[in-house]
Amino acid sequence: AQEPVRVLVTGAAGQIGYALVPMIARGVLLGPNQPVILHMLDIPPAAESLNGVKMELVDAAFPLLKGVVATTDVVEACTGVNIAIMVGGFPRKEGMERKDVMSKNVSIYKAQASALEKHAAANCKVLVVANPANTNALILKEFAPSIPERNISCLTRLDHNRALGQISERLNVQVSEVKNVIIWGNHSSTQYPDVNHATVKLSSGEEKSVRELVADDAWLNGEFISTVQQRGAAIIKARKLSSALSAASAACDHIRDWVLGTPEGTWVSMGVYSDGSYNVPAGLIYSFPVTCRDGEWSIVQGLSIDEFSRKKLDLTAEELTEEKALAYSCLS
Ligand code: NAX
Repeated sequence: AQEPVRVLVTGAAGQIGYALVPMIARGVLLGPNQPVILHMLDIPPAAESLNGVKMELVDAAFPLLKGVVATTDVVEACTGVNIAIMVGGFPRKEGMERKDVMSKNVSIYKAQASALEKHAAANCKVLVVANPANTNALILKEFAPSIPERNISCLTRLDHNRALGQISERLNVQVSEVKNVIIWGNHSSTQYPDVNHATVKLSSGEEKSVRELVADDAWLNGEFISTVQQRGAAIIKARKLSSALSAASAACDHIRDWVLGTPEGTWVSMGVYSDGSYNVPAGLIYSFPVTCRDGEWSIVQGLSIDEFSRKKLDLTAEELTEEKALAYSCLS
């Protein structure tokens, strides 16, 4: 039998956590044959609720679930984990300054970085979901210098999947037949959902470009982009709560593709440490198109970037550069 993989979920008593932990325990994250041990971390005010989630995991009798650690102790939570999904963070509250929210998250991610660095398993892969996701991941990277930067990422797969969903609805095709959209940049409203390289597989088996099939550049360059950018807000308006099941599902997609690989000819979007590809400033966590193989991602190279796209790639990079400066100003 395979050795269980230890998966940490921080903020596990929250909304996304509640949707995510059963997916992990059912094998959605790593496949139906991979046993898992769940490590769930939350803060003391949520301890009782976290214990309730643990009780439900026991009650669900998941065959793949070989153990549950539910704790408010960061060291205990991080010890021996192979995968860390960081969902816990300080939310922006009404009337709070951006800097105050940043400052709270910087101190959380600084502390959790050290705990992961000291106590996680070697080669632990980290996914940051909590906002500001890119910058939290950057802080985590800075304060866990012994974790290779290729092992630290943030979630933009939800935005990627939202873009696939919008194209699928517009063209009335199955979402599984749409591929190779790209989310560039920040997981924020400056992100750039790019369909210039996206295709749809028709029932004839032929692959056609999304731009050609939609045949409406005004929609693709306007409403499509803003719908994807604003989708989180639209969900909050409808549900009075932010996206949870779709975020949990996207987190599973992100880790699964990273560990098990992307299908041939298909890329996905991941927030990763920029090496300067596509003239994106190095040293930011920026969402790029990536393919994954043998547990490693690589940025898809050589895609053409038109003038419209260039501006959008730069705009979201500027926002990330500002966020980085703000985060650093919170350190001093
Ligand atoms: P909730 O407020 O329901 O849950 C957050 C949980 O984190 C709470 O249980 C809280 O007690 C816990 N927490 C706070 N500080 C902690 C710490 N220092 N250590 C461990 N746990 C801590 O929020 P939820 O709706 O689950 O969203 C979680 C995060 O995901 C938020 O930051 C949210 O903005 C972010 N999102 C990111 C998305 C993405 O695509 N990257 C999409 C969905 C979501 O909005």
